Amino acid sequence: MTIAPAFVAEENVRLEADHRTDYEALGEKLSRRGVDISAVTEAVAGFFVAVPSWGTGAGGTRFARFPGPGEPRGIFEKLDDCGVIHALGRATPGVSLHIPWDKAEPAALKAKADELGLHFDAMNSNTFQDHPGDPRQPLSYKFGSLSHADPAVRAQAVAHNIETVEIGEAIGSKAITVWIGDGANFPGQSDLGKSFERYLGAMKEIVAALPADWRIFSEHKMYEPAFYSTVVSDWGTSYMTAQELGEKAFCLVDLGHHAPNVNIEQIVSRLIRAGKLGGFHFNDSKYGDDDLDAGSIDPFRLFLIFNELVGAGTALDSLNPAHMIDQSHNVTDPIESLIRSAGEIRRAYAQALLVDRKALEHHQETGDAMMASETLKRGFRTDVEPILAEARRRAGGAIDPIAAYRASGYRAKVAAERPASVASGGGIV
Ligand code: PSV
Ligand code: MN
Repeated sequence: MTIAPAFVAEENVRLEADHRTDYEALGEKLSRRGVDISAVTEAVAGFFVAVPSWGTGAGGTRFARFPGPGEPRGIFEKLDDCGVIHALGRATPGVSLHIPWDKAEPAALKAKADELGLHFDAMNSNTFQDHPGDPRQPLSYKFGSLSHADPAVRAQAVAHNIETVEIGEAIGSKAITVWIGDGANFPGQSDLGKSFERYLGAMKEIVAALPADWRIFSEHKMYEPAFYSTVVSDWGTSYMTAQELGEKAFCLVDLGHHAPNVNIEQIVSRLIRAGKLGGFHFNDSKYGDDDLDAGSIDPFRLFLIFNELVGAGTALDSLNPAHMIDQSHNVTDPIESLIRSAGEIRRAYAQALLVDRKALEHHQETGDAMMASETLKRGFRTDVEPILAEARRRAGGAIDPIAAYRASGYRAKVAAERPASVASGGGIV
């Protein structure tokens, strides 16, 4: 099931006159600043972010999970929901799959994605939980996976990653993101040096099996599930990993995987400088890996990250970072959250595009802290909603995608069709 373009167009009719007025007013305002609104709109319309298949079901915490009506029961229904997100928002043609949660016949996955106008972004392997019933993964990951002391567990985890790459290759993906939960809860539980060495050795085996045009992203995370030390805990470890693994290896920055107040935009800047920025898992947080909706807590931080990306200019061209969302939706309809998050990410991008880079550089180099800050803030303070709406409208999406989604009645319809919802891969993020 999907939402027909004719329905979206009809929904837009009601909003079109007001939207045009707002867009023209913003265009005039920006032209006084020497900015061409159509160039910004075009850039925004060409910016895409992938949605996580696992984000389409309700997430949960270790205390409870509250399923919503009509949750997708498997990957094909998750793809239907991703199709709706893209049909309305026109910002998310890519879907990131998680194996084995989303394991299915590759030809069928590809056919379904084609039918919905979607494609597959980076693949994700899962060696952070056991997979009872999977004959290829009989050993437990309780004490680690790629860094496990037992070579047999490491070999199993390596084989799982290679299988994930093979599935990805069959469906047109070009990258794998490796996140492991390996670590320790007690000082002394594991040897900090040896476990990292073992991880590197295992990652090298995965890299050796990568197709020529593939990239591998190492995703760091400070804590959880390990609470004393984590093997790939920070961007320094991730960078060492990417360096050691060579030209196919890059670092993935999940915004939630840092201590509170860490300067993530500076990490981004350093990784660009090193030529090792692989991509992002966008989300937002207040305390830790809260997996809240991108831009919902600290939109300024999101803007500052985009400020680094836009400011890097051509230094970023060859890196082509993968933009993905990684969120857990506990109290909202995941479709609405993902539509809005993609919009917030585009908003940060648009605001960063509005920063007068020449003026900023001048103020930075002449030591005018106030005007440098003002120049940056001017971009952030601009209400770019008409640009976002126009980018969606031109691509056949909705001027107000959440209103259109609600008017479509999609959730109620799928709730009737998907009675016994048992979402897989939404409960742990
Ligand atoms: C770990 O917290 C993480 O951010 C990794 O990206 C996982 O693949 C994802 O969440 C889903 O559990
Ligand atoms: Mn992540």
